[in-house]
Amino acid sequence: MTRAGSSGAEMPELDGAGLRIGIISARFNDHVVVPLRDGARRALARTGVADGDITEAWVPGAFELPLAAKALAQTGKVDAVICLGTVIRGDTPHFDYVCNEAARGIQRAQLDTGVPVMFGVLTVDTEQQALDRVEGRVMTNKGEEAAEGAVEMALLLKCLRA
Ligand code: INI
Repeated sequence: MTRAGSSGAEMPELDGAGLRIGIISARFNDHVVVPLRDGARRALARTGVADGDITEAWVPGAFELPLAAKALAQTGKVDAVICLGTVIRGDTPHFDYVCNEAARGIQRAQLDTGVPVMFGVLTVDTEQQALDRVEGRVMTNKGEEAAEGAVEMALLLKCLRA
């Protein structure tokens, strides 16, 4: 919640101790997704989420993320789910179908279940753009950002529902 003297727009301090977090990763382009997933785990550890409170699963591609995320959210055993994947534009319309359905499905999974589901899916034109988003030189690792978002949303929803 907004603290006195704060605009509410700053990143709140995140204390993830006691939170249970799911990570669903898409194997397609795993040379990018593994660093995304490692970044997510690093950020969770930094906020105090215990290793034993993290549930991980892998799916074939980004298209399959929503179903697995929804199934995990429905167990009631996680406070948030992080979806990770990488879709690189090729010469076919496949890119648009995969991106659109992953985004739509992930949004639907969180709205249907009430469990925050983070969209940690890179949708880029080139492999270099994908690597820039995980290597930590040009930009922050996007898996770390998704993990921080998961902790923030899990804490916010606990607060709103208390
Ligand atoms: N899945 C991805 O995660 N990234 C991609 O770049 C990709 N491309 O380019 O095709 C991709 N396709 C597979 C898709 O997600 C499904 O696994 C497949 O269509 C089976 O349902």
